[in-house]
Amino acid sequence: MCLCLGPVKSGKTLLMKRLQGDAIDDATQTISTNGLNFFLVKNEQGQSGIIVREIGGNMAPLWKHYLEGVQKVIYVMDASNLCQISAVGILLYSLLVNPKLANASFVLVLSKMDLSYRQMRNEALLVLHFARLKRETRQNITIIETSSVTGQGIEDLRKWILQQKNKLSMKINSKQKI
Ligand SMILES: Nc1nc2c(ncn2[C@@H]2O[C@H](COP(=O)(O)OP(=O)(O)O)[C@@H](O)[C@H]2O)c(=O)[nH]1
Ligand SMILES: [Mg+2]
Repeated sequence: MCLCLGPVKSGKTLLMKRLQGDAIDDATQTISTNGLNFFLVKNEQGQSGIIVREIGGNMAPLWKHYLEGVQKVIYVMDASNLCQISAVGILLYSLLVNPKLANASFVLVLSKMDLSYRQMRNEALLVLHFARLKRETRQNITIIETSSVTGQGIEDLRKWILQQKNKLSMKINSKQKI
């Protein structure tokens, strides 16, 4: 199970639409997600896919009820909006310390890079104490910079979503069954 979380208007829905292959143009509007959205993210050949569940930012107090069996978390923050950074940090920390996500992989998506600039992105990571966070949390956290407008980072994120975690342990498990 893969979850897509992040504060309100951080760009989750547009990112998911882009990954799902929906045509995005100037007329594409997203409406604020109050509940749950499901998206099917397929590989480049379109043969297999993974369902990603987006949970709206205004449901953050309820996120904790959706963490059972989650292996991957896509955490989206708007790199062009530093006003949201404290909300970003609090919500991210609350996920990282949740025992249900102790073995999950995280990707921190810096979204709207078309509106952001280098210094702002670095500033955001500093404010989040990201270097320390990466050292001190047991989960693996990858950073991917994206723009749903230019397409930047979308294929990297697709790869991350579809890549199989713990290939080795899956092999060992299948041998054990035999
Ligand atoms: N310029 C730009 N705008 C974006 C991008 N991603 C989302 N937006 C806009 O940001 C607003 C919120 O996006 P949405 O996907 O609904 O955010 P959500 O609440 O996290 O699902 C919308 O007006 C989007 O058109 C992006 O990569 N670049
Ligand atoms: Mg949304």
